[in-house]
Amino acid sequence: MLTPEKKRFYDENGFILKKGLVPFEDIQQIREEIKDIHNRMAEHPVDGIGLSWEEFDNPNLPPRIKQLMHSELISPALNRILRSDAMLDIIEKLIGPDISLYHSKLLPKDAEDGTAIPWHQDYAYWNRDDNRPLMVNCQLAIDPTTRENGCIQFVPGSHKWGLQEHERRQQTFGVFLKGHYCERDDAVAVEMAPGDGVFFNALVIHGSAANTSNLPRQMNTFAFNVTGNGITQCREALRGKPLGQ
Ligand SMILES: O=C(O)CCC(=O)C(=O)O
Repeated sequence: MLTPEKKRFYDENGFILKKGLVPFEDIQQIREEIKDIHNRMAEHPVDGIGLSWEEFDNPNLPPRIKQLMHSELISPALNRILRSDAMLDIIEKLIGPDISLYHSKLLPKDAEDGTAIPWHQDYAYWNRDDNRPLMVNCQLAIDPTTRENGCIQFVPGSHKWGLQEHERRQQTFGVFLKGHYCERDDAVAVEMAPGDGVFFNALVIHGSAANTSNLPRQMNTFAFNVTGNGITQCREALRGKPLGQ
């Protein structure tokens, strides 16, 4: 559950870390289900998923997934977790009882090759007349995440600044703030153990450095919306009123 103190932290900073959100057995199951994911998806992509690949200067590097959209279709454990009470009770505290799934995406930032995620606000992608910035993400750690392997970083309180101007480029994570990714003095790095989850606001500025370590940094982000907000983009109602009402 989210204590009133943690909710206050979230309201103030735009994110909150929940240790031990998911039991280790579930993390082990996810790891089994996403084993060798890069090669498997390069050879046999699954219907319904969306793949974006790392763009390397060196053409000899093997294909590496930057993000795999709709990861619940390749991992029954992720599909179970996104609809679990452990997850939805916290989401309910943050956005209320009518909860829809917007997306679930895997971010398997690979050892040594995983590139940076430029600074951005997710609402820069989601800004539409019928979609107010009510959405909440939960990023789940599948591996230990550290500064060395490119853990997520947030600019505390930046969700109160409104939507900032983003630049656009036709590539993965193609919408970003000026400067792409570079160290920021006002950012805090959130290091996590497997099973920890960090919940964050649609407007909080976040990004992450490249993975310069020899360990992968596999994470999964679940994005939830208030049912009826941006209705055409939601996949499924998980709690409260059904889609279309
Ligand atoms: O993987 C990361 O470090 C950041 C992911 C992210 O920015 C996002 O899912 O919006």
